[in-house]
Amino acid sequence: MPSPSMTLFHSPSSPFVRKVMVLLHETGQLDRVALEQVQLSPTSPSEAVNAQNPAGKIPALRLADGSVLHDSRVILDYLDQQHVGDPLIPLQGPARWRRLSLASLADAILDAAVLIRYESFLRPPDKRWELWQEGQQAKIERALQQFENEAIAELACHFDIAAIGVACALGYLDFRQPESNWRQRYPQLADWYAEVSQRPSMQATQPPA
Ligand code: GSF
Repeated sequence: MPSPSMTLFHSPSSPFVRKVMVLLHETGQLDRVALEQVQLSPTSPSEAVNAQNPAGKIPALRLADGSVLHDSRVILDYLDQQHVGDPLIPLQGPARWRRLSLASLADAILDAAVLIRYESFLRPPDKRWELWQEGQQAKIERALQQFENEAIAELACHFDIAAIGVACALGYLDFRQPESNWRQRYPQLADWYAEVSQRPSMQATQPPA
């Protein structure tokens, strides 16, 4: 087997990294990427990551020629062009913009949930701002509502860029907001997630217990 030609800056708890890993599984490219484990947060950055991505965030993907791709959307787009199977991001037409917009809404859930995590875990209790946190949670709920009411059939029809994003977002809510009970409020999403979370790509990339 050839040695991996790319390096992914990785943490098993990062939902953005998980999207990349799921795509690698789904497209049969796992053996092309070596994982470099990093631990980081806005208050304890990783020098190794900063040197590759000035934003100090993962995922970042170093290619064989030494160039570095970020963020997760760019990496997914790149990796989807490196395999011979059906693309997970439609190449053109209305489907492309629709699926990318659904994926972007899933990322918005992740952005808000990660900010809530930082607020509740990193920020000293006397500096926390409840209204701000509620505003972030409201973004999550509006997005979930839209997936439940308007996009469930679209998610169910193809495990592509949009579905990967939503599945990783729901997985992250289970991981960081286990008390949130989202399944009760969004039962169709819950049924869909129960099914897709059985996929080998989702099973192999679960966040740490
Ligand atoms: C977000 C990546 C991100 O927030 C993307 O890749 O799509 N828009 C970017 N990564 C977090 C880790 S995580 O919770 O997935 C990160 O690297 N945080 C470090 C920091 O300094 O914000």
